[in-house]
This record gives sequence, structure tokens and C-alpha cells, in this order.
Amino acid sequence: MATSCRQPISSAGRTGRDGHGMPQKKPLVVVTRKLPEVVETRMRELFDVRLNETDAPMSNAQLADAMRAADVLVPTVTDRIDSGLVAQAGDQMKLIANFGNGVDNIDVTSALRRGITVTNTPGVLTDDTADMTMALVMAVARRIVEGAQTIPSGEWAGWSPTWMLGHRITGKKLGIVGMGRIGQAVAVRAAAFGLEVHYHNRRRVALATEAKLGATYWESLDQMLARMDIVSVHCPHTPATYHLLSARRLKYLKPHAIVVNTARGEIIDENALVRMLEGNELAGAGLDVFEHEPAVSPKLVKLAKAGKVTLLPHMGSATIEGRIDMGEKVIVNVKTFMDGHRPPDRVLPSML
Ligand code: 8YV
Repeated sequence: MATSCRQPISSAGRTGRDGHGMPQKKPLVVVTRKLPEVVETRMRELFDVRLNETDAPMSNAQLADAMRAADVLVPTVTDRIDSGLVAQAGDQMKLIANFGNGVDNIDVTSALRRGITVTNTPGVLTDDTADMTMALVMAVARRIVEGAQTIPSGEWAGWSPTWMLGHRITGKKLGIVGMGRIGQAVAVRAAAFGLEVHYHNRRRVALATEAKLGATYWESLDQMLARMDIVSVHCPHTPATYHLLSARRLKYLKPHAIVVNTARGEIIDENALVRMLEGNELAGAGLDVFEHEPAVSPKLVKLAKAGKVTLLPHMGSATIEGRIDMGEKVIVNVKTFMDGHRPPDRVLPSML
């Protein structure tokens, strides 16, 4: 397999390309979406950069053109860099520096086979995503969106002891599916809210971490689901986690349970989730991601109007600080790679 980044190479070759095959002149970096000003300014200083001033998502044909011309592509979650696109990459394309943590938008294996290194932006959106997870837990359990809407709509006629009652979260059991960085950040927050933290993960986390988080490990996801009041999804979307919360597994949940997803829509069988919500087999859901993004199932929209679910437009990591940090990570990855070294956030198939 031709991997472009097996070892750091710092000396530039006589061919006008460095050890990665990157040109010694500034590399052409194509960025597919509009990034914060400060990130774009720095990119202009460092690279021969083609920015997307309009922020309109690029078509497949535009992405293919970019892959044919650029040395580095900086895509986001909205760009599907599949094997077909990778096959169209020019020989000069050496790096796909994803602006995002999840890399399910990129066929990493095809890219690596083609000698294209892939990097992502881990760590810098952990806290923001964990915060948004807790916001969704609270929104669903305490009916925050539903309640807030009654004031602008003029529906609120004043306080009443039995009106707009939600459910207490203190003392409830939270099941975290995927105990990586974000899962752990959610566990810390959840404990502060008085939730009992449980988790399922491919591999049990270190016992010291478990003890610090006060989290109970469940080897069996099915058994954990059957006992939780709230379930929150935090694993990456990979072929192994596609519909991890399948129709069969969702049936284990108790009718008063709430499902929260700030990871990827594809991890939950959305049709099955909708059916259960419609049939009152589940109490509610808080979703920041959808199976067919940016399309949102009209049935989910109907459930949102009925106050049964809270839907957010994939904004878990949407803070200006987070976006700037993500941009800085991209810049460091590109720059390190250009300088002939191994970029810090290289994605390998073994991580997927
Ligand atoms: C990002 C995300 O906003 O990083 C991720 O994996 O899901 C988002 O929070 C998005 O990916 C940017 O490309």
C-alpha cells in the first residue's frame, strides 16, 4: 500500500517536491466551505489557498475539479469524498485535511491506497459537543423549547401547578454509548447534574478513568439499554456502528426513556426511532444529527411540533472558539505535512 507519510522526511528533493511529494512552492489548498475570518487570513499567509467566499456546498463535479488540481483538500462533513472522487485525484494531491472530527465523509482506505494522507481535528470540539448534549437532555426532559415557545406565541396564560411538567433528571440513569473523549466529557457533566452514569464502549476504558467518572461499564449494549432512563450516543459512525441502535435494540428501551444523539444520525435506525416515538414506546428524543442530513424526516418535524422531540440543525460544535480551534488544527496538520513531518492528527484505518 502506498502510504505517503510512513516517516517524517524533512529534506526537499531536487525535483522541486519534498519527501511527501509536496511542491516546494506554497501548496495549493482548496477549502470547501467558508471558515472563520482569522483562519482564512492565516491560510492566505501560509498557503496558495482557494477559499469558498459564498459558503455554498461544492458539487461533486467541483470537488472532482478540486481533487484534480489541489495539493491539499480541506473538506467538511458536508462533502462526501468517496472512492469515486479519490480515484479522480491528481497525482499532486497528497493530503485531505478534514475540518471536523468525524471522518465518515471520507473514504479513508481509498485515500490511503492512493497515497493520500487524511487528518482530522480531534479534541477541540469535545466540550462544546458535550455541552450541547446536556442541553438536549435538559431540553427534552424539562420541555425547554416547548415552554419557551409559549411566550412568543402568546399561549402562556400564567403559572399553574400542573402545567408544562417535565421530568427531574437528578438521580436518573444515563447510558453513554461510546466512551471516547466526548462520551467522557458528557459523563463529567452528567455527574454534576446528579445523573447515574453508565456506559457501553467497544473496549472498557481504564479502571482509573472509570472510577474518576464514577461510570458503570456494560459489556452488553442490549442490557444497558434495557435499564436506562436516558441514552446518549457518542461513538463515531463507522460500518460497525451503522444502525448500532437498530429497531431490535431500540425495543429494549423503557417507554419513559429519552434518546439523545449529537454524534451521527446513521448510528440510530431513524425510521425505527420515529415509529417508537409515534407509538409512545419512547418518551422523547433530542437529536442534533440526522440519518439523511441535511434532510430531516417530516415525521420527526411533526413530532417536534407536538413537543415530543427537540431537533437541532447539527450545531453541537458550533461555537466560534471551536471553529477557530478546528481551523488552527487544520493549519497545523497541513503545515506539518508540508514541512515533511507526520501531521499530528493523522487518521489511520485502525482508528475507524
Ligand atoms: C463539525 C462534527 O461541525 O466534527 C465533527 O465530526 O460532527 C461537527 O461537529 C463538522 O464535522 C465540521 O465538518
